[in-house]
Amino acid sequence: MDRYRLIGSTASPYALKMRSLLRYRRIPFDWVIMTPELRRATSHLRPMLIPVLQYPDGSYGNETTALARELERRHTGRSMIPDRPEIAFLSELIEDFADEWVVKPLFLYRWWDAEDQSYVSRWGAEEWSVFESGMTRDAIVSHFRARQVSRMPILGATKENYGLLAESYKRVLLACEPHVGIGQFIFGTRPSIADIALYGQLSELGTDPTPMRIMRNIAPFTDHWVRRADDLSGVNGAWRAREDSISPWAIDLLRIVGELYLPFLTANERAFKEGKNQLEITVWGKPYVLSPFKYQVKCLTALRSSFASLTSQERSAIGSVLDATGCSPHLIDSRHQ
Ligand SMILES: N[C@@H](CCC(=O)N[C@@H](CS)C(=O)NCC(=O)O)C(=O)O
Repeated sequence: MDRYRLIGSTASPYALKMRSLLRYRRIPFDWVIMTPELRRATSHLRPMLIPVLQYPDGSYGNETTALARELERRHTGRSMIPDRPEIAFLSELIEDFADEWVVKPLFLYRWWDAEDQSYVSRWGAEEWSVFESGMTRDAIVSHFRARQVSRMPILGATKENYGLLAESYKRVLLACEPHVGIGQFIFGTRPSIADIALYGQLSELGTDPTPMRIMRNIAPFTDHWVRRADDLSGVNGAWRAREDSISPWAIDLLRIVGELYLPFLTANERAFKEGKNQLEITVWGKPYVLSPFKYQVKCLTALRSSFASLTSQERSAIGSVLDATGCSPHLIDSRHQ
């Protein structure tokens, strides 16, 4: 086998992110849906997640952020990491926000209203392969629906948090809408890992009934941008030149990162370290309450270490943007302040 194999689901935002990456990078691959047999073949991976990438030597890997970095090491050309290290850092920040926060309103809308529940449970049940053969299709769908709905409180998809999650979705759409266009991306006329991480989440949000209606109402051009981002194999663009300032699109997204996402990560880290079983924040006048997650402590540590590895010149090139968007105070470990 000299091709990669991407094992995914069309209902998974991370699988779509990875598929768009492989297409843009022109890395030869085959796309297949996760079946019970493939679940068994990849059951040694922990945690078990969709998607899984099978390498040409037959081995498997998961976690799209790690897979994207590994593919950068293995293949040159058409990189999705901006060439200037400080811009690459901004791209990592927005990728992390898309992967770890934008999935929250996606999950909430998927399992909130009966209309979305029925749509996504049929779709997801068919492609998730979490149940063995022998069950009827209806039984599989209702089990999948019950499984996902039971996870809502753990993942913070609660009545208390609804307002902030819905507001954050709206703000992401409004941050994109004035800037999207054919061949327009966050850091230039070529896509970065941040663009496709955002695409993965927005593609699912633009398909499920309730968030699809919101997107088409308030951000119709973002809807088209998302559809095109599925296959960017023909895009031949460039990163913004050094003398151009950081794009207004990046700044509009970083404002959400600075006001919402980084304060959330910092509160999560504090709650986790203090052994609290709940973290609470209020953003834009709306509360958010949840159990802390260890994985998201790692996300903050990784972002801080990427920031720390920039030279002082690189850091000062993005200093005013990080200050103006409220990101700066969260990027330095308080133990070193
Ligand atoms: N950080 C991971 C997230 C992947 C992920 O959470 N995948 C979801 C599907 S979208 C999953 O497989 N969840 C476990 C399950 O539903 O059994 C990545 O980037 O690959």
